[in-house]
Amino acid sequence: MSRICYGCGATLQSENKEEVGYIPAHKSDSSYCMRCFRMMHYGESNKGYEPKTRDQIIKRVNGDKRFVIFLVDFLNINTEVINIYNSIKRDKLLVINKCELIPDEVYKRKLIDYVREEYNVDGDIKIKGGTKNHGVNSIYRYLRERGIEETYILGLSNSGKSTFINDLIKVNKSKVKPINTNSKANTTLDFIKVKINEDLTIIDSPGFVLENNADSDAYDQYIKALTFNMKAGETISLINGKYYFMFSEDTPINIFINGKGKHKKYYKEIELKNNLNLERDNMDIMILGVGFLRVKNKGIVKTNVDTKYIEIRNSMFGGPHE
Ligand SMILES: Nc1nc2c(ncn2[C@@H]2O[C@H](COP(=O)(O)OP(=O)(O)OP(=O)(O)O)[C@@H](O)[C@H]2O)c(=O)[nH]1
Ligand SMILES: [Mg+2]
Repeated sequence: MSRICYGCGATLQSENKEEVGYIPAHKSDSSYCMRCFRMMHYGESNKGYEPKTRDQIIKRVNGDKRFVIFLVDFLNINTEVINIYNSIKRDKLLVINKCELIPDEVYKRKLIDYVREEYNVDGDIKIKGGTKNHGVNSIYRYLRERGIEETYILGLSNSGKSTFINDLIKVNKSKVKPINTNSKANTTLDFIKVKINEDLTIIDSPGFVLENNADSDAYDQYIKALTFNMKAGETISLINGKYYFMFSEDTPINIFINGKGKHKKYYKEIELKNNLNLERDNMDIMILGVGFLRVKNKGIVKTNVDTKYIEIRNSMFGGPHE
């Protein structure tokens, strides 16, 4: 019978070094493929293998009776992710993850209500944050109270699915081995069934990938939540000049962006070809896959970012000015 790699779920094989699941023949009793072993022990970066397609994942889960936990990084809640969530036709729980990265000064008490209203989610929603078990126990209790013994965990790549399973392993002092996790996309390559204890089994899954992702490498777990007061005609440059936004009106902005690099204000107008029309006060400009800017005052915003990577919505957080 073929075995799977415990780190990424790929079927183990010793024939082709370039293919997923490769394990040298003399190491064939190991639990991890060479890629996972190197990622876990030597911090080698993730080699980009093709993940399972969205349809493959959804078909498998919808064709099954099991419960689904759907994880979403708070920086990456957008229409496409919610569409994927909506296409899951099983009993499910939406978990907003990485919430400990939301700065303390931000008013976040209403995050669940916000997601309900802005994205029309009517199922259960929970908040989780941090790899130090914050929220993990509460989700475990939620599953136990409902008698859920087996659940899938789904979400975008890098939303923290495998980390969550490893946290459950730790909290429950399970004897099972940890799964591979990594700050780059597409770490888990196939489904992995993990028996946490007699009461709970979780099935990890390969992450979905956004169709429009401004930067698939923007996952540094490093959030700059800075506030700038912009004057009409001024430009903000984000992440060392990767993204530019110029504002037609005076407005405070709050930046929630994942990625290392400096944000800088320019006093001179810069030629930017794409126009965004913020029709109301308190809107977020999302850079898909990267994060968002909250803009307090309505107006026209010019940017160099291709509009296919932009989504505009009501602001998730009121911001520290409130
Ligand atoms: N700050 C923070 N980082 C987290 C949290 N959960 C996971 N991470 C980090 O997010 C990154 C991705 O975690 P993974 O668990 O590998 O994500 P995944 O959803 O399994 O990703 P794929 O296997 O690629 O689909 C890692 O760098 C984790 O350390 C969290 O609650 N807070
Ligand atoms: Mg994973």
